[in-house]
Amino acid sequence: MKLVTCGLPYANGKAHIGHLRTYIPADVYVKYLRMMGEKVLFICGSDCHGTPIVVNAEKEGISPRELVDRYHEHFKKVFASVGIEFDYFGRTDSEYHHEMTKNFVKKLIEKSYVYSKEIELAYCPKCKRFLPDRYVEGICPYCGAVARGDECDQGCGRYLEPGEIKEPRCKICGTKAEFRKQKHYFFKLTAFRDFLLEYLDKVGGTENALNYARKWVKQELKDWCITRNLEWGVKFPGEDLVVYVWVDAPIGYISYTREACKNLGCDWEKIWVEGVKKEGDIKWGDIIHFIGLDIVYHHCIFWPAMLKGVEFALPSAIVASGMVKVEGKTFSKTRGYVVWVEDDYLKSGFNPDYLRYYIVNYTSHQKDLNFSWKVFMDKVNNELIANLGNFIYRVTYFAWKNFEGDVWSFNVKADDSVIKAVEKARNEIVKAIKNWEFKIASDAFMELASFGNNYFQSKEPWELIKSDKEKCAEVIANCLHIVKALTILAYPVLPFSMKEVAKIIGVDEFRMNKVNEFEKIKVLKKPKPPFKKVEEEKIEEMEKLMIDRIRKADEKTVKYVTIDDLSKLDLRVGKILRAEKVKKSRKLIKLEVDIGNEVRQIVAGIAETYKPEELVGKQVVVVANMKPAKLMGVESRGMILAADVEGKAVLLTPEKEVPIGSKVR
Ligand code: B3M
Ligand code: ZN
Repeated sequence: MKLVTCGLPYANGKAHIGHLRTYIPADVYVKYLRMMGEKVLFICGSDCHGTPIVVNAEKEGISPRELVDRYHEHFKKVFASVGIEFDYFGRTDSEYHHEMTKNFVKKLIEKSYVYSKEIELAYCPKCKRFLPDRYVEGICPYCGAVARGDECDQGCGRYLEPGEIKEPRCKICGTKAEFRKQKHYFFKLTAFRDFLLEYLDKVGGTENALNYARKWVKQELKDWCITRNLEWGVKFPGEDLVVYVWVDAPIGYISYTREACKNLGCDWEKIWVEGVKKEGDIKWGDIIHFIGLDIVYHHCIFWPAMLKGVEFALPSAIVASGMVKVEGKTFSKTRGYVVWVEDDYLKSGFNPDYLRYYIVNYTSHQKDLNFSWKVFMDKVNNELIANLGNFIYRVTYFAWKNFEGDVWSFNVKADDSVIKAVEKARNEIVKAIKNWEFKIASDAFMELASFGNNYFQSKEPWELIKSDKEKCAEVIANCLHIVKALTILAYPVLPFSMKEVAKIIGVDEFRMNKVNEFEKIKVLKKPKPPFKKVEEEKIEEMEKLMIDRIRKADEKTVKYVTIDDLSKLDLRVGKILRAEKVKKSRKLIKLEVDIGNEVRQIVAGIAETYKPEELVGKQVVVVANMKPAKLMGVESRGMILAADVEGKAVLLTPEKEVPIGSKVR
């Protein structure tokens, strides 16, 4: 039995298109494997612990459990609505998962892979508490980007240990954090260095994930703090601490497998403990993890070491999807670049298959995917409908209208070129799926549809029906062979639509080894076009929604000022009397400016755009109550206003000459 898993979504918000980037290809993969006759268990579930949950619950003023209840059901429903069929969708706040995690951690302790140590942790003096993970924000010590306590989410993507982050602040109240000592527990990750290097050398999956992981193991492996100061989570034995969410979350893969096996009658220990083969130091499982590129560290480093620590079987492949952009911009909920699966997509009545096709076919699984509504419309109307849908509909409709759906009373035989084209598509798909190349697989059935369209066009059955009905029947029989092949080959990507087509042509099973069989396919009922066009107005509506959302998000981050704030500035029109370059400075010019009641010395960074001599006589706007400062040792009492044009200053001057000292309002 092969096990396929997807990263466990945090049950702390709604499902968006970024989630589907991992889950849809995984589901496509599983559907293809099953069509090839493989026994596969496909599991996932909510990640219910950790600060991602606690912080959001606190924001909403509800308990973590209430938050999890809400979003767990949401994810379950959304995944089913887009055709993702998990055998089990569990939750880590369940009894069975806590038990599994405790046993796992106990085993690591027994094997002496866990030790305690006193460490310095970020502590908020105002909130009077320690600040684990997302409770703290600061600067990544590796790349200097703004980072969360446990992850450099906007910079280099590294995992950060407690205490590592620079300039920590409390995320809740903004207070500068202090450091306080406390005893915590560590996993001896450094003991697994050689093992990890060997493992990462041999494990399957996508190179994007593995390359990062290899580099990290070589450069900077550290022991790993596995406890946190939180109430919510799996209790660490004998302490008033919980285990870090990244300890218990991957163990969820195991506890969900066990639950799934209870229902389906398989054996979780065969999968996770026995494994399928031994190779040197590695006991391999037949386990494939689909994850996002942002959780590579945890899946390629922590997780294999944990499994090795308890002598469990190891994942055979780690498949990481590239990240998602929305309308060309990095995906961001707070900035409004987000597409909600339920509210935006499903509630608008779009066929889930369209989104599945987009995600699988837009680009290679490892690359960044850009979601744009215009491209979405284009892919549906000009690819799915104009090519695949068109072929299926014109053939089935022709057969229905001219032969009442049955061409088999004529003496017809298979056309070699058709048989070959079908075989080619099937072989390409089988190969592509084994290499996690979902785009290549979906391109292959689209190419077969193009072949079908050309075949139909070149044989002109609408002429043959008048002159040679038998020949016409043969053409249609061959076209129906292609339709059947397409129905099966496209099913994993387009399950909802292909199930409908299957009913029309009497295909009752989606199996790969039926694809090549030249069967007596009939059209059993009046065909309908498999896809509905996406209307331009609808797309404009969706785009407008997005623009509004981005604007609203912008407004939230704007810092408004009042008239009172503005009146603090003493702005006046002055006239430049003298100007000279500040010695040894590339940018600075020293000015003498008449502001009506006095002449001020002002230093301005405008030497890259102006020569001193061009400045004399110009009227400029001066901030007259600027706090005096020294620039390169020269005193400056005031500031002159300029437009910033790609880093170069362009002075603001009144539209016509005005009395010197005029107030600016
Ligand atoms: N919940 C992280 C995430 O959603 C985390 C995955 C856990 S997989 C074991 O990005
Ligand atoms: Zn970083």
